[in-house]
Amino acid sequence: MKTNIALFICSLIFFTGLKVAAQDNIKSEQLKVYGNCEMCKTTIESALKKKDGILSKNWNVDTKILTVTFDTDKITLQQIAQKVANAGYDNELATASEDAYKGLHTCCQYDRPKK
Ligand SMILES: [Cu+2]
Repeated sequence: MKTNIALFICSLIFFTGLKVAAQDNIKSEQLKVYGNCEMCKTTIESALKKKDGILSKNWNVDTKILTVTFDTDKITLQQIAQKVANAGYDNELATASEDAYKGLHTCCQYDRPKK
């Protein structure tokens, strides 16, 4: 009986440890992304997909800050920034191409940061 309890406690510690270890690759970061409106929000957020390792994303229209939680085994913050730039949005880590920017709806063509 005593062994059973010891075994139970051991496995409890083991599984708790596993759970913590499994979360080591989950990271939350913030990135400044230039943009204007709710439509920009949709475009920016839909550029980041679950299949690429994005667990959650939220771009704040007022602060222009993108908060993203991702799996570091699947994607890096730099790659995330590049995806956002590919969608037409300049940000702290990557710059959108002229074509990507011009492809945005006219109301979404934000004032680009000076280079
Ligand atoms: Cu917009």
